[in-house]
Amino acid sequence: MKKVVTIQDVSCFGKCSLTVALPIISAMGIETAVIPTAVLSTHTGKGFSNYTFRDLTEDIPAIAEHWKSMELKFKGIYTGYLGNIRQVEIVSKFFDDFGGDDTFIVVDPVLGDSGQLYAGFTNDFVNEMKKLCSKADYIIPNMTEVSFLLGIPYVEEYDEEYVHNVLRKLSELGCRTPVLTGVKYDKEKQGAVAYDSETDTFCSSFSRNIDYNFHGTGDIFSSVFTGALALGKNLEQSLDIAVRYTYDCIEATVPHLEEMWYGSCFELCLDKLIGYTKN
Ligand code: PXL
Repeated sequence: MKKVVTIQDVSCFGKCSLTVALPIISAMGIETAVIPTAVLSTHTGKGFSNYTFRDLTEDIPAIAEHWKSMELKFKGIYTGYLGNIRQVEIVSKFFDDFGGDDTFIVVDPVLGDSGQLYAGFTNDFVNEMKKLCSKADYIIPNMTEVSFLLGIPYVEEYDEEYVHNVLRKLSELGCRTPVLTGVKYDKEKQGAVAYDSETDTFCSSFSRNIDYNFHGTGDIFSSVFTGALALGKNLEQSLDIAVRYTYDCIEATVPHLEEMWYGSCFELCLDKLIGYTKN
């Protein structure tokens, strides 16, 4: 079976990171190995406070060593929320050990949302994340993360030229294909734009905009994108599937607004995702 390994936290309640990536990538027919980086009682985003945080940083090298002794190989490595600088350094070493020509690397540089860093993140952490991005084939930031990665102001209004410039600058961090999520040129549509720096081409995918900001949609997007790449879909197809399914999840959550801080109701449309992988 094609195998992907995803490295991120377990937020025990509040759907994001591993509790999203594992079911989604598995539903796409890809074996999904996991390295949990921390166990939190909830995610750290809006709606939750006083959460617990058990740091599993020191478990990661031991897991990697064991896997090296088994000569495990992965089609893809996908990282999401990482809790501290040391974790990012260890993950960077994991890329050295398990990366290679036959393994793509996706880094979702989870840093923040709505112009703000998530709780506990500092400028030093952002700098370390920048270094990790330089080792990735694909990075998947939102506009907030772009502003921190590039040290530019966070903007909510922009045009295509701005987005293309930003994507070119992101590729200068060293990553071949940056993918910007949550792109809205107007109120009607929302989607993602990618830049393949090797061929100097852009591609994008949009769906109807539903004006709610649900927690964890970035993790849904990145998980589907990773699963689609692992299935052998090209950049444009992977972007399309990720945009369509993320839209489906947002649409499915609107009737359950009381749950919006817990994450999207992605479970209700996994059947659609499985359909998208077959085309
Ligand atoms: O969805 C990103 C994410 C993942 N993991 C944790 C988080 C967040 C965002 O707030 O707090 C623990």
